[in-house]
Amino acid sequence: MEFGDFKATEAFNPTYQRIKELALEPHIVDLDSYGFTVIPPEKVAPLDFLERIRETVLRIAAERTGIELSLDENGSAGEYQGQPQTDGQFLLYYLLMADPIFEEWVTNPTLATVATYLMHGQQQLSSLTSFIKWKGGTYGDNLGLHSDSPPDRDGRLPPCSDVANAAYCLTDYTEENGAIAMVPGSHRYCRTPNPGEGVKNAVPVEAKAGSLIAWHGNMWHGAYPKQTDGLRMNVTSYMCHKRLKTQESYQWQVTQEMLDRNTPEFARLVGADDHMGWDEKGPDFSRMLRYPSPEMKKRMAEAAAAHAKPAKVE
Ligand SMILES: O=C(O)CCC(=O)C(=O)O
Ligand SMILES: [Fe+2]
Repeated sequence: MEFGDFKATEAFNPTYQRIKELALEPHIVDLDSYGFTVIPPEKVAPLDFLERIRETVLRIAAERTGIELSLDENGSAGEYQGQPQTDGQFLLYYLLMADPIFEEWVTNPTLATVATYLMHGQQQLSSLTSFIKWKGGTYGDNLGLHSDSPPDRDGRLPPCSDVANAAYCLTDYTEENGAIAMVPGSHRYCRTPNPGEGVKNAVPVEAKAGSLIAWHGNMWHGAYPKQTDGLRMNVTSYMCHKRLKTQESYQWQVTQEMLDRNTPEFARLVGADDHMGWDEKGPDFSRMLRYPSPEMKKRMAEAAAAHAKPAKVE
């Protein structure tokens, strides 16, 4: 029998096809089984894209810190006031608004397919940041283990992925140079770790520059201390369900120019179809209709057809 075209799973079928076209099947098995995966550079983006985005992040870092950073030297936050202020690390925020190359990144087919799979197509971009680390960067003795999904007041998490995260590695990740730490299978615990819990079972996620490390929002993760000289850099693409608040503000900030040069998928990713958060003018429901998903288009066509039927004469 043929898989991939079931009537009952119409909305999911294109994602299934995409997973196969991009040869992502083993990574989907990793994600389901262990909660994380490492997708090698050749399945993510061409080398010249990696070089361009790394240069762009370094340029933005220089603009914000006032310091020219170099990959094989240790860094400094300089005059950059980004929070939190910790030794050996800073985060560059709001990258989507800083250069059009990040629009290219958030619409990358591999990233989009993995996020769509994990989030059942309901993702929006919550934040796009770069973690920049150098020697001494550490989350302390406990690797800073945490889950990215927002827990309830008792620290419990839903079994489905409310959040998905992915680090595009701009430099090699090894245990010595401060790789992400993951506790395999912890996406199934459906709760956040207690202080110190999980450290013994954590593994370093080693990956070549250009790899994409993706994980389920429930995963217990942190990072190993950075012991080597030089920078460890990434672009962290954090997605959340459309019903959640985003970390960074895109919905009312993305420009029409950004929307016009991108696909409807991009518009939905940045909440351009979301009317919530209105002012004295009230909700603008037309936002929903401007960038409809294929499922929404189908529902609208069905509703229009039902409406057009002649009224039944009793
Ligand atoms: O790479 C790190 O330092 C940890 C990253 C992390 O916790 C995250 O991106 O959610
Ligand atoms: Fe995290």
